[in-house]
Amino acid sequence: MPGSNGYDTYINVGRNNPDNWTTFNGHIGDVFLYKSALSDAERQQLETFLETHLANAALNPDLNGDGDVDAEDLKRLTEKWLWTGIPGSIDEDIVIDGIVDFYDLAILAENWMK
Ligand SMILES: [Ca+2]
Ligand SMILES: [Ca+2]
Ligand SMILES: [Ca+2]
Repeated sequence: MPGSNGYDTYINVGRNNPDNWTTFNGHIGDVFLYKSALSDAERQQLETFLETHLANAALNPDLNGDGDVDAEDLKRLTEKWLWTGIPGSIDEDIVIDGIVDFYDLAILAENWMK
């Protein structure tokens, strides 16, 4: 973004009016703007890169760190259910998007008893 202060400029994702749709309430690390439409091949290449990159991010459903995923971890997650915060600030926010919700529960369930 132009300017020396990064906070002077911002991009809204989503909208608030007039139909009460909400804006994106989170943090975006990188935004790429392209001057022209990407070809299908370019888009697929980008998607593959992002999927690979995101797959490598640590999703750790073992919330109490005892080496398994079981009712103890589920209890911790439910205790923080729908908590929100800066992504990365809540251990129970397994899919690090700033809210403890079904996506986090899904990762826990996928890894149940593993
Ligand atoms: Ca555990
Ligand atoms: Ca355990
Ligand atoms: Ca989450």
